[in-house]
Amino acid sequence: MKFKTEMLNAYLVGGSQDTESNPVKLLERVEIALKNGITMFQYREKGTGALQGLARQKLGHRLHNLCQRYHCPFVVDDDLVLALTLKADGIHVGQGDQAIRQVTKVAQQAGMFVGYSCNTKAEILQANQLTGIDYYGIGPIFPTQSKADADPVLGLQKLIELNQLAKKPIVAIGGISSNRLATVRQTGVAGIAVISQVLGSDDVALASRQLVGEKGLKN
Ligand code: TZP
Ligand code: MG
Repeated sequence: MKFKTEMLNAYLVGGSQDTESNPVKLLERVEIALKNGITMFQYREKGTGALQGLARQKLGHRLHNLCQRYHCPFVVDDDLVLALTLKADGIHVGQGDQAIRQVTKVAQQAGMFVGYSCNTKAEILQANQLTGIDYYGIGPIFPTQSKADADPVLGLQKLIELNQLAKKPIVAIGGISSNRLATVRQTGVAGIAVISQVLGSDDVALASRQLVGEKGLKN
């Protein structure tokens, strides 16, 4: 699928570990988020209790089907083989994941777009020199409970600086709760990615609409 910057606007990330290791609960919550206008979904099955092998593939398949029903791009985190198996629309990798040059090469052949996590000035400048990357993910902006091995918190000022250096659109991630959405938007980033703001909410529909924001009114 061809990447469009607007896809970053309301970017939901999640795996079964984010819904009490309950895959059905994940599917239910992702469907509510899709109904309420999220613009991208990333399957990120990672950390303690994450599914492996066939269970992981099956859940990914069901999530992809769900996304297709709502015309929402489906991205796989980190796992290039899974992304290819599921015929995902995109792949997202971090600095410590598979070699970015290999990922961009394979992704291009498969027609997948590529997201790349960059958290420092040096990483952004390096990524700016590469071809085949469509957007950068930057974070954690605030402290997060959803990623055990998260890098140090960047804060809003650093996000603004990194956004200015980046030659690709940026999606901000990490600790972005509902009450922080507006200030993150004000930095001028292309979009916001969340796990717990939506998947951990008592009202997934409302949280999704808050994430989508005013841009959702056009749809
Ligand atoms: N990468 C940096 S922070 C993070 C990831 C995957 C976790 C974001 O989760 P939350 O719940 O939105 O803080
Ligand atoms: Mg990763």
